[in-house]
Amino acid sequence: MIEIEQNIMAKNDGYAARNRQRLQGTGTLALNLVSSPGSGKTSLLVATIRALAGRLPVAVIEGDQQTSNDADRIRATGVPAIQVNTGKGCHLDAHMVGHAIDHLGLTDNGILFIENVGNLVCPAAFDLGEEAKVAILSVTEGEDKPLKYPDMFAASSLMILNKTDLLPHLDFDMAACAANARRINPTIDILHVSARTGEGLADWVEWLDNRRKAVLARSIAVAEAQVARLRLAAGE
Ligand SMILES: Nc1nc2c(ncn2[C@@H]2O[C@H](COP(=O)(O)OP(=O)(O)OP(=O)(O)O)[C@@H](O)[C@H]2O)c(=O)[nH]1
Ligand SMILES: [Mg+2]
Repeated sequence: MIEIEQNIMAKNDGYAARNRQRLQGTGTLALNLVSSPGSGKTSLLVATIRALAGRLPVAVIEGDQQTSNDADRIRATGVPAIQVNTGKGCHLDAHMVGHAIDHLGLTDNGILFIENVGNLVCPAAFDLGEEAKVAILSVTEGEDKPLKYPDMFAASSLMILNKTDLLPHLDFDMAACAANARRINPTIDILHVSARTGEGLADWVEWLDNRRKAVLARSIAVAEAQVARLRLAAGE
């Protein structure tokens, strides 16, 4: 069992490294959205695409066991999307994402959102070549989830608390949820949004802009290092 698992993870990591290289080559910010089913990943993506209003190229890879519902919802906004059905699989893997990128194509300096299969367990273990995992937790799920599913919150750079419009009807404790997440991952960023009302979306768009700038700065640094190496080789 251990040997098979090591083989699967090693293969996945190889594909993930290839994806990461391709994404870096086009200056693409790739984010892997992970959450339990129904936390609002697709709703947040639709609201985000509207908030970005064509300001930069966006593409979406949708992962679900069955149906093309989510890709259809994204395509209705005018943004290219491809649906990957994992069948009995409970997560996307880097090989699937590589094929999806082949079909989608990548536009320079844009954002690729990868909506993973809804569950808080399996997607934590699989690197897809993304820049960061973003965990979406809706306020109806309970503030204890970061403690119960620690791998997911440890692997994520950002936790988005979604459906804040429902807070008046709930006893969800935002501060306790943030403390639980930071017990697992002291450096995790936390944002509060409502995909329904648009509350907090500006902070999320700012977070995206900052991560995109970091990706571009890294691409420039890599290109400059290549030029420096070529100059050195040419004896300049
Ligand atoms: N009140 C409220 N409802 C929301 C919000 N975001 C999403 N929903 C609702 O939550 C339900 C699930 O939303 P989806 O966007 O399909 O969730 P998802 O995470 O993509 O679901 P899966 O892809 O099936 O895992 C839908 O009925 C949405 O209308 C929100 O901010 N507030
Ligand atoms: Mg969805």
